[in-house]
Amino acid sequence: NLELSYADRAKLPNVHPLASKLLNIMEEKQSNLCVSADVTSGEELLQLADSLGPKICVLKTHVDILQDFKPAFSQTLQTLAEKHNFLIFEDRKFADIGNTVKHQYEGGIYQISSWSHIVNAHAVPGPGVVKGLSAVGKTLGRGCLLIAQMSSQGSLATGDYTKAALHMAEEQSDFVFGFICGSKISNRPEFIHMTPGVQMKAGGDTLGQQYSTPDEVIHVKGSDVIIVGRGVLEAPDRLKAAESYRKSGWDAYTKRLSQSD
Ligand code: UP6
Repeated sequence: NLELSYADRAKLPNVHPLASKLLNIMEEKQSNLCVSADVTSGEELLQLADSLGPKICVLKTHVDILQDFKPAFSQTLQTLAEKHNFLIFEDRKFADIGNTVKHQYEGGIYQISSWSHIVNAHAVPGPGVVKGLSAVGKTLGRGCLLIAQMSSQGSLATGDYTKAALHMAEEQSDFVFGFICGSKISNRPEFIHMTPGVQMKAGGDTLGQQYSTPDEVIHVKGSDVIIVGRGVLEAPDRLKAAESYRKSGWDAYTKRLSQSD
């Protein structure tokens, strides 16, 4: 079956505006790399965003691991996102009833909805979690990824659970534009698949993380975006490492395109 390019998918009539924006960024920067900036200092995170910005389509954050969060942090991060043309993805993994996630998304110290283009949610509470998030984020032009699979060993998000998450996304595609998953799970080209657990060498860590290579994820499993944390963060030269993940991810994508007919 014919494989559409990221640019073609950006133009589909039913594509979510944020997905369209992301696909255009990917095409323009030749990058399907999302760096997971899992550092504990706000200063270091901003420095990472500025130096790696040109290499990435998305910067993923865990704002609740920062030791020194201040509202000014999210303002600077937004400025850097505009400067380097990437989207911000706060990996909050919302997993409560709609009314609670509404508050968690909009309020508290972090006010995530005010600065993060993308958030994600577990499917376990049922469709209400998306309804709650959507009530806050939709008018702001935000979008959500549903966690349909996880990279960790022994994950319960498999089989029928994954299918239920897919169905939930289809039912609320005005706010959900894709998935966190290990491989392509939807044939709708409007949906974006983003995959964590990526390093240059397959393997894992001591706490259950499992790694696949960029080629395996993009070319073999058919996902769209690689999410890389320690593969970049623990490299001796982070910028060099980001460039090599960008290139591996992009090469895997062009190989996939050239092999479809
Ligand atoms: N993440 C996973 N697996 C999932 C979902 N999310 O690893 O199924 C997130 C982690 C971390 C990043 O919370 O921020 O992706 C992976 O980091 P790493 O590349 O350093 O392992």
